[in-house]
Amino acid sequence: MEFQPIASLLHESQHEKKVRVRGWVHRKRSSGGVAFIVIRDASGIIQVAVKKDRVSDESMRAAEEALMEAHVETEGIVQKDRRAPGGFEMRALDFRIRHSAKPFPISRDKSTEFLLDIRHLWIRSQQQTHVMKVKAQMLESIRLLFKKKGYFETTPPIIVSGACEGGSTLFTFDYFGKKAFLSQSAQLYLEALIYSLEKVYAITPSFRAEKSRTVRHLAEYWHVEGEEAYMDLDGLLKFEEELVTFVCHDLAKKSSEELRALGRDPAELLKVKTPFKRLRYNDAVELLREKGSHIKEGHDLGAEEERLLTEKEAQPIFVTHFPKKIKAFYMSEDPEDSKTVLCNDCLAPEGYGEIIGGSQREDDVKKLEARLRTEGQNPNNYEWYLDLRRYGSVPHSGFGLGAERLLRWIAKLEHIRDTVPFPRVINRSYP
Ligand code: NSS
Repeated sequence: MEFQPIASLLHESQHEKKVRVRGWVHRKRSSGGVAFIVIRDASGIIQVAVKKDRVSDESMRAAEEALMEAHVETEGIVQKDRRAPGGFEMRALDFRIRHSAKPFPISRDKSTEFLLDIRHLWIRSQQQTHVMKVKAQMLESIRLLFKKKGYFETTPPIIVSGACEGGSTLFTFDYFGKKAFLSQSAQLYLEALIYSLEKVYAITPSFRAEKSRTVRHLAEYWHVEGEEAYMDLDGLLKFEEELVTFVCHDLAKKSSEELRALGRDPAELLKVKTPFKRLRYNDAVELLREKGSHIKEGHDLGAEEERLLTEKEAQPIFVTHFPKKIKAFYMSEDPEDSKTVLCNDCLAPEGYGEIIGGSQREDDVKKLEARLRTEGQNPNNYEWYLDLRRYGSVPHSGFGLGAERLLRWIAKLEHIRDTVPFPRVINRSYP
């Protein structure tokens, strides 16, 4: 008999059917000649009742000896049972340990640091499993929207020779005797690709040597970036809000069970709709002051300011037109005010804050060179990028979405490290 996925057994149609299942011992308790063993596979969990008078002595012994996380196989009859988790139980006819387990080191009282040290085992937990399933669906939904919009998926490099987002968060390493960096963003390469493909995106790891510990910074994260020829800031905002809305709705439909288990009501995601509120930087500063913030004019928004702006919101908002001097060299100057740039941050509601950074790109080579120098960069290292403005340049815009930032909000998670199986944060690259 074939092994069946556990989730396929949790249906009326399976009542009294004889089935075969394999998986890991998730939980276990025994009472009066019955072992209740909850078995887990990738699709779900089911309680298996192994009863002395229904199985061989050998099966009973195996059920008694099986420790948490042992790998087991069992055959039995599915029974509707309201007392069982998920409403169904399997009454075992046979039970075997295929691979035993040592006493499992994880129990309820363990510290966060311990759980991070033992992450390779902790990722088997239900919470982590739900998050990873939602993340897989989220990436699929993102790709679906790009496809609908006619974008090509591309594969920009991870080893790069220049900074995109300033020198302070660059990871440097030795590349055959020369200095190279781990990519902070694929943007500059995506910009090069629009001249043949016009609409491109990439989902790549990005690296930031973030020196501080926060609940929203990783040293390695997955970056969803899009770039489109002929697009201006207004078109960019429309694309971003459509992407976020589409992903929220698609997840509410396709990952509702996992979301509910994580504490996110899918109905809240279905309420997200376009257009998002748009706020210019200057107006955001004014609003922040009304809310009691002491933010100085011309300073960037930090986590606290973003929290103040979004904690009462039910869906994301945009902040646009930031001062030029606090933003990256590649952002287009606002033709109506040379002190500001045509850019946006998209902030997730409920206090979560920035999930996307985007902008219309600067087309003028001279301005780009000057801005690079102001940033302390040598324009010679960006010759190839400057070339893009020398050969048939067109207006274009793009954005970068932090996959883990989006997921943290959607799955209502306290800490960004729980959006990745093996988080890379300051002082941690193990396991
Ligand atoms: O620095 S960004 O704001 N913008 C860029 O990198 C642009 N070059 C992207 C582009 O236009 N193609 O980063 C973009 C997003 C930001 O909004 C966050 O959601 C996320 O990347 N981000 C991070 N996520 C997790 N951890 C860290 N450290 C992090 N830094 C940025």
